[in-house]
Amino acid sequence: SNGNNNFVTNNLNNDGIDNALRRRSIDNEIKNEESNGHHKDSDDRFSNREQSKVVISANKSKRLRSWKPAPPVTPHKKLPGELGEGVHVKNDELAKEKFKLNQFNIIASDAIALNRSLKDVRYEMCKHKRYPTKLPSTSIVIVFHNEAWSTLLRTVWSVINRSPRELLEEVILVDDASERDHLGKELDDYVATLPVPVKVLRTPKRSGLIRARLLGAKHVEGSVITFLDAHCECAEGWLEPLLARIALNRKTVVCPIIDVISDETFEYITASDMTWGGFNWKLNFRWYRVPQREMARRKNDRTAPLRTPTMAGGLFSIDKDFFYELGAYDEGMDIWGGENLEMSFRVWQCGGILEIIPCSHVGHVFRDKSPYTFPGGVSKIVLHNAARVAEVWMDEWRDFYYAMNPGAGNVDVGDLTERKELRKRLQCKSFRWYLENIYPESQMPLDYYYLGEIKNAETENCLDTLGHKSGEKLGMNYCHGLGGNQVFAYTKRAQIMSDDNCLDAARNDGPVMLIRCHGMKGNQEWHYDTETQEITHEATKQCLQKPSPSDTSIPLLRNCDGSLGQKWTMQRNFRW
Ligand code: LR7
Ligand code: MN
Repeated sequence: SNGNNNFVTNNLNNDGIDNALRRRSIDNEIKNEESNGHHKDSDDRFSNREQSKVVISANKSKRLRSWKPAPPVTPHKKLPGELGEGVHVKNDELAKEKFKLNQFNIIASDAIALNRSLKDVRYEMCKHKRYPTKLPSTSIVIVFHNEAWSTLLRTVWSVINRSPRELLEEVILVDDASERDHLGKELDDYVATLPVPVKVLRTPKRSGLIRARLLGAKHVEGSVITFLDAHCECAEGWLEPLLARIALNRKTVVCPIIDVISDETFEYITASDMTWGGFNWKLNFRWYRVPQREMARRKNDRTAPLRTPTMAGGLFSIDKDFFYELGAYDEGMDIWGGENLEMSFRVWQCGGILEIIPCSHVGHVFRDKSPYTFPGGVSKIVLHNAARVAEVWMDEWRDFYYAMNPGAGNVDVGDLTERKELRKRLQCKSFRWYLENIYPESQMPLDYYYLGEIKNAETENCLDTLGHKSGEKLGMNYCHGLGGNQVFAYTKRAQIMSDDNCLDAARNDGPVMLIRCHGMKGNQEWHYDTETQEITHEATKQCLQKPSPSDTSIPLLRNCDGSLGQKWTMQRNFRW
């Protein structure tokens, strides 16, 4: 495909490091659920503590002025894991069994001090930046369901030890109906001994991370809310650069660089500062390479704030009043997922700015799977949340979501009136504006002629990615009419796209591949003629043809001969 341009560098090789390491795997969980034919609903293995009302226990007596100074964080030379090093424990049957409880290696985590030291991973330039002496104070809101003790408390200790005291108003822990004994009285007693004010709130019943965060936000006394997942470690100097941006412009929502804490060894691994947040047609959050255009806007300064189209969702700071002005979170979203894109679109479309601040680093334990239950089923919940994002914020581009997610059309989205009114009241801009101005590199084409299946006139089979990835061949299969792998967009840029891949052919009679779309025509330029019904490849002037009888799953590129096997119909026959 086409070399050396912004689109290429933006889209090639990105899955490699960052999406592999900083991964999300909800798709696999949905697939497993489907192949098991059911969802695991309540297989919670933990004894039940009493869950009745919102309980607040706060060591309110310890106000700012009476705080003890932070203990110096010098490496405990004798302890494992200091300076962010990994801990290698025997991977025996017990370790494997215990891994499943949290989907990370709890034995390694438990071996590491709660206040372990980390390397200072910042660029030299960051260490010398000066911030205003008067910055707004922040409350740290951490929600959790069945979180392990050592990861939760290490998160809290990293906040205590690496945040300037005058900037830290309090820590708010929201226990989302956990069923583990250590998260009850033991936690209350422990936080009472901490040298900062800590509130522990408890939801009366499982409410999911979105509504749990809303509960936490209600109790915030600082002027900025900072959300963190319950298995993070804040690195040196993480807080000042975030708050400084908000002080400069209260409509700025800021994220740190999210580094990787290994789920196996708890090694602290610095993530790339060259990736930003995007999303695919399924509305999964994905990391992609920062395009040249944004590097140029930042004058190639890698320590300058990076404007990102979306955020991962778990770690960010926002002015408290702006949080509410902007509509907080969508209360109609359950358990997990969707709220990150929802807030990202809302911030941009309704007059805010979303940034990653490269001088701020926070580590996060990335997991392959969720350790906890999704009452009602993973796919039902995730599709419900995503549909709410699509319906409220994405205008006609919601079609990509419905086309790509077979089954999404059957999911109840719930009542959307309030969220749609919010969008009107705030006079938010359109999704077209967002795509044109904030995210022109998006996988969602701005202008397209067609979205649906592409059927061969002779065999009546359909083009099908067969789930193949970038660099693999295009496939073909009987038409199932369900969308997903048989959905293609034919765009104004003459691409035929499936999610972030484009049909691509490098030579005469060559195979038709799926390659990351580069938007530069070249080997990815196709023309559909509605009269002749031919799909011609511009670079070779050849036609897309049905597969040979010997391998009926591989469509071919051949000289155009007007035969029926080279005629295709573009039909939009899905229900969305
Ligand atoms: O029912 C629940 N109640 C909860 O309180 C389910 C979860 N939670 C808690 C949970 O204990 C954790 O502390 O919510 C927090 C986030 O849940 P995770 O850690 O299972 O989520 P994640 O890290 O896989 O997912 C990312 O996407 C989520 C979408 O809803 C949230 O936005 C998470 O905060 C977010 N995490 C990050 O952004 C960290 C970087 C991940 C990436 C990419
Ligand atoms: Mn997490």
